[in-house]
Amino acid sequence: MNKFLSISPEVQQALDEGRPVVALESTIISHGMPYPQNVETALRVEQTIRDNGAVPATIAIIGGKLKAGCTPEEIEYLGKKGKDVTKASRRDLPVLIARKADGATTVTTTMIIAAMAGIRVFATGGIGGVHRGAETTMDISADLEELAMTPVMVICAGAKSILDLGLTLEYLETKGVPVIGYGTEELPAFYTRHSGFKVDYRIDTPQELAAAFRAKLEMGLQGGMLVTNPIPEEYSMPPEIINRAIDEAIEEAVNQGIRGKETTPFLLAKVKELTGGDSLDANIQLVLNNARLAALTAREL
Ligand code: PSU
Ligand code: MN
Repeated sequence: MNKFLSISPEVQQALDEGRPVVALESTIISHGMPYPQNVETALRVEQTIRDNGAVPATIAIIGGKLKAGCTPEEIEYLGKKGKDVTKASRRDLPVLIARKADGATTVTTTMIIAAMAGIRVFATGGIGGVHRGAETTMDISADLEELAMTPVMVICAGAKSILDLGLTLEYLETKGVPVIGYGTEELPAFYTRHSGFKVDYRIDTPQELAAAFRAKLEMGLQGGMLVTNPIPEEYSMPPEIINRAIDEAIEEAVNQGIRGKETTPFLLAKVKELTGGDSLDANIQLVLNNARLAALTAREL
């Protein structure tokens, strides 16, 4: 086992006994939502996974250890520190580990640590992708490269239209990442169920999600699989409202010269501010919905 990895006793026992485990990321806690809703949501997501018959493994870097499974105290610690915790992508791991520092894991680093621990299913809200204007900024999330490399199924609610969804799909196609719509042929756009873009395949059951991913693993094809699960209808937001907020947030980011790893957290916070609490409620509900599907799928795997 990797000497930097620290698996919690509960997660280790589940893995040893071949019981289902679902990985969860921590950047959504530190950078994706405000305190205390971030901590409340993280704990509710863990409970939802338990209620659906799997063991949650919240992933983070604490004191230079790659943690697979955090205690409620560790979740509270990360949630309270918020943006003071380093948002840790692949390139951040070496220095954070050497310094015995803390880090909140993005989709990328959650996939890396889940794979090290032998966890195959990961639930989150949204992934990073190709940003609008990437033709000149080259801002393309490391999440897409990780999906191309690391054997973990990522269950999300699609991508926010802070990204260029068309270019994000093109990139995933080039990298050989299957993009699945759960119960839909259309890529969901996080706050809304519709984007106008098609996914590669529609799958309607956790059984078939598991079968497709198992086939990928057994063939030895590298990389993950992206499952996009639309937000439940009753929580989805009116597209005009959310799109206006996103356009305004992007304009402000450009004006303020926001770049690099700050871009996504800046846009998320701005969209939330512009839509009042509504986008936060939607965000919480879609994560719970993804946790449920991830638990059911992990049971089938
Ligand atoms: N999108 C969301 N919520 C999030 C993120 C993205 O709707 O919390 C976070 C995830 O951790 C994701 C990261 O992996 O932002 C992507 O950041 P970047 O675009 O800098 O790669
Ligand atoms: Mn980026």
